[in-house]
Amino acid sequence: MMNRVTASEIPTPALRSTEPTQLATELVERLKYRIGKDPKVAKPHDWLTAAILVARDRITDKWMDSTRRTYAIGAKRVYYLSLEFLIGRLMRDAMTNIGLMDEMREALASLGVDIDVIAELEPDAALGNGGLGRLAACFIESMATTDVPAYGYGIRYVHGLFRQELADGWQVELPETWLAHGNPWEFERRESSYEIGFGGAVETVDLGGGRQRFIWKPAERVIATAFDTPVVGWRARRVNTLRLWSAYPIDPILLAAFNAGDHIGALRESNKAESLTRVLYPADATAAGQELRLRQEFFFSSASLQDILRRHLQQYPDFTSLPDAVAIQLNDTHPAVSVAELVRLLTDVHGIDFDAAWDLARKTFAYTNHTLLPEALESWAVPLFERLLPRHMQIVYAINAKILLEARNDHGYDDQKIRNISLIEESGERRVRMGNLAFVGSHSVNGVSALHTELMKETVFADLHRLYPQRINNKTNGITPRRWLMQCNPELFNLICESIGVSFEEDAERLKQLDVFAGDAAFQERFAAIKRQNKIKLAQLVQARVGIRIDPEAMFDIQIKRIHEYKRQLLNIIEAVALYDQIRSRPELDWVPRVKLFAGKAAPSYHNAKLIIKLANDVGRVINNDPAVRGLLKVVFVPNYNVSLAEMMVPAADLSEQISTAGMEASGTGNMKFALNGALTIGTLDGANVEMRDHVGADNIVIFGMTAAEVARVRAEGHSPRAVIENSPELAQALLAISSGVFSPDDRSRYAGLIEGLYDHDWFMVAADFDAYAKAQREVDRLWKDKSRWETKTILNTARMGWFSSDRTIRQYATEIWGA
Ligand code: NBG
Repeated sequence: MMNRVTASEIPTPALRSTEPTQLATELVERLKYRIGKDPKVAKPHDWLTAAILVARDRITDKWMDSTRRTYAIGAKRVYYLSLEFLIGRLMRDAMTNIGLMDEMREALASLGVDIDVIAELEPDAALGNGGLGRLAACFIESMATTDVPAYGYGIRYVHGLFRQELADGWQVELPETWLAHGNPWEFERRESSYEIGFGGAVETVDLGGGRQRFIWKPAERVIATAFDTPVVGWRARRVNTLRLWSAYPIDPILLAAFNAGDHIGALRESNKAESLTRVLYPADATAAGQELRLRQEFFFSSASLQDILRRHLQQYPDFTSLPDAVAIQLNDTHPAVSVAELVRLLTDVHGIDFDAAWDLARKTFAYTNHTLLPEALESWAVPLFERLLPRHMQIVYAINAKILLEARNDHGYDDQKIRNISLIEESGERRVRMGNLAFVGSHSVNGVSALHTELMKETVFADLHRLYPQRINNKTNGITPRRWLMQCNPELFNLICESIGVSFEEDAERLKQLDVFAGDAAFQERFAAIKRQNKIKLAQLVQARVGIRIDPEAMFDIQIKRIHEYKRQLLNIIEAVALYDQIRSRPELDWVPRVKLFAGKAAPSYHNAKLIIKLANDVGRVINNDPAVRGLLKVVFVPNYNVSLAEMMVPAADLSEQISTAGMEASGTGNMKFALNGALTIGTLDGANVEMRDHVGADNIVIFGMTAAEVARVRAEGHSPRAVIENSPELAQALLAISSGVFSPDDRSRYAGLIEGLYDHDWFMVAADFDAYAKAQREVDRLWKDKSRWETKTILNTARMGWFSSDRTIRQYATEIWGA
């Protein structure tokens, strides 16, 4: 073991001055010597790069300080393995956290550059699909904030999530090119490179005495090289590392082939290697299911584990201390192959025997489950898995034998239960179940909201839970209040500081002090004025992006998230159609003006999701242009939803739509962002909505619809959606309008199939919940008309959402799972 010193003995680097004049000097220096540009001819992009480099240098000082401190005190390191990090832009985030924002604004202004203009040029790092990837991004920021020594490990995709455009209301996917202008945040680490193998065969060496050693001889090999991005926490308390792997060929060019005139063939290996980390799979809550995906999963798992073991041996003599020094969190099943890979590295490479290696693995790993949807539970056909990872296949069988024997002998598991917990799915084609592998290979398995965790115990993992009753635990998701309040809503942030001081920056639960202002008329007015300003900005964006004029005085009713049937954008659209009918047939009533805004991407192969996008656009075109509506209702689909767009839409919402079929949304995190920014939620008792109701109070959230238990019962007993629809004239009329082509005169049968599905099976309970939803919406209208009551409720939402800070979530992971 190395000599240990205490953290206070380590010198902190002298802080660089943050005087705007000093910053301006540095900006010009970076421009000249790092970018090679004269300030006179520098383009906005050059200024952006220079500004990032100036900030990065300051962060780097802190970064090295953090790394040295972790090393010196022998602190436990946390490794967060995630195939997705949906980061968005970084400049504002980093500069706010190191407290440089105002000074940098001034420095740039003195050089004639507007920081808001260059900030808009920074591309979103969209290395994720949705909630799962964005959660990983909030977590790495919160780990730095709460001073947990941590590394995020993932893949440096050249192309992140596709860019969405609309062509006549249909989604079109275009490649996203976030690296087009380079990435000034990252450091390439050629020295941190590892070989990753695929395929080939396993050799067995007999060591005598019944002992054997296995040597995997892969047929293909690629190099994984690290790219590091510093992750800075609030007030730069700690700077952690996000290490993303990029694939390179072992031989950049096959010269013999090239010299023989085969110019394309000479690059084949190189192209193959690089294609490994080229694109992010655009699957959200569905399994991607292709060989390249399994290759990506193994590639980043193996590189990360080799890196972790190397770092461990630098500091400790052997691996007996691994679980004390290292905690590895598996973000969903995407890195689950790590369980087998760690056992392989410890046994085959480092000579530890299998039982000891298995014990170390289990104590080191923890696994987070993010969905119960059967189509999202990853599994790989045995022949594919075996061909690509022959040694890992052996290890999976060895683990399975151990677990199943224990279940049968010590716990009396019968055949059915054995089938349920097996790592190999036996019905039909044999498949490796990654969820079960992650479960048995971890000492902790957590869900992401209280309800989701309970359902995990009752459904997918019921028999594994009975076998290991201590293993499943809950860690309700959270969001970072830096990005999702301070930066996206600076005016609200300032108002809060003025009213209750700044101590809530350290502990978001202190937002509770706002409670006393909820009924204060002057405070309400200021709170509402900020919302109005945010709505005006969003209205300008909508006008510029889709050419639709929306009135900031109307209620902004927003549903933004991936398009998925279980999230029920369709329910929202059908309700818009029903409302449209009512507004026209009862023009004398006092209708509340509403704008229903939608944004979100559909997986390119998800037919119904793409059809729902088209429907939102078709319905919008008709309603928005019908004079009989008198502007009382608008339906707008804003294209290319991403983190930056969310930062505009969240602070501008009056009403947040969180209306998934109960039991299907594991947690949700958009729900938290809206409520924190003072939107009222209309939602089902699903995911974290349940806990949000407990925190904000049942009076300050509008809950409707079936519970998870009711959905389960109705599905088991079978229900008759046709009868439900026939009993609901509003619903029947809206469905008829859609299915008969009122909104699709160019193709009258476009939606016939989609709507027919509701009559026949209604798996997502759209028909079943419609009346309750419509009624809840009219209740929202009533609340809206009483301005002061509405404001009280929105203020109480902001005041009571502090618990949903990801700092709280991370503290729970740190104490209850990682022991860090
Ligand atoms: C998603 C869930 C969300 C949840 C996020 C983050 C997957 C597989 N799961 O409800 O659908 O908020 O994970 O936990 O993307």
